[in-house]
Amino acid sequence: MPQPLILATWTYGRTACAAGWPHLLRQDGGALDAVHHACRAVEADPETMTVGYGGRPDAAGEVTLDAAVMLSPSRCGSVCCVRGFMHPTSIARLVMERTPHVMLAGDGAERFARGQGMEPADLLTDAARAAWEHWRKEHAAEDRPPAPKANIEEADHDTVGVLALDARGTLAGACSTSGLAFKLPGRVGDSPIIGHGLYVDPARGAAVATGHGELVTGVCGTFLAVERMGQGASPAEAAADVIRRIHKTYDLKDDHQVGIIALAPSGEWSSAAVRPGFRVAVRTPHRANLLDPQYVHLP
Ligand code: SD4
Repeated sequence: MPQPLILATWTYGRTACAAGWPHLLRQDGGALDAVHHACRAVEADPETMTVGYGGRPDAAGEVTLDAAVMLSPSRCGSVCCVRGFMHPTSIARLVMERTPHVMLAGDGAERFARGQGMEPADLLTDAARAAWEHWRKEHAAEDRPPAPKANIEEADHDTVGVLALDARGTLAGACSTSGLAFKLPGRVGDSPIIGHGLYVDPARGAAVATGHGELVTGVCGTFLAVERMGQGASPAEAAADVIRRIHKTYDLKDDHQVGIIALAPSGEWSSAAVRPGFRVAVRTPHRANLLDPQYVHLP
């Protein structure tokens, strides 16, 4: 019998783990409910300016959200560029459970959410609007938006990414984000793309990523981590391999960041990041901690 475990990205991962934990233990719950409710808790928090309600808008002042949910390659769902709904993770779960599709985008995802009875919400808080107005004053005249900062937690981006293993041995993952702050309208990152920001294969393991999505997408980061575990790598080796691949593939700037968590079907897990600043929250029957991952520096 595996020991139940839930892991989540960043310091607000503690909120996610606390919200998901009771669902992980319930007889009628399990790993999928745990990761879903973990993401919902962060999505509903207006203080978190990188996920859900209160998330920073795009360059046009609109909050657009991305999310994914995954149990296996044949059971996954995601949404991207969704406006006006607080819980994109819930929409992604409904895409998985009630449609033959994997991903719905923009208007179509919103129409689907309304059709499923989900309540629309105004996501732009006063704080997020003020941040956008400040950004607009400083940068509106520039052709290209400035690169988002990566080292400072919850600076201009961050994804809540959650992985869980329940006592029945079921693995599940979910992630949710408002993406890069003040991104070009229509920009979609790694988070809602299966195998980029999130991947789960019951036989091989699960992985979730955060950071600059463009750097994760080009190497299919979470698919790579899970594939490496399937080939026999430990979660620590698999996570470090992805970060090493990112180092080798891109000309990384000082403020580029990617963090990844890898979880094996046995419950063994690890994480790695390009540089300090990333944290992982973990909850087991014996502990609730916030940990620093390994940092993979290449010359
Ligand atoms: C994205 N990966 O949209 C997300 C944002 C993020 O830490 O996780 N930042 O690129």
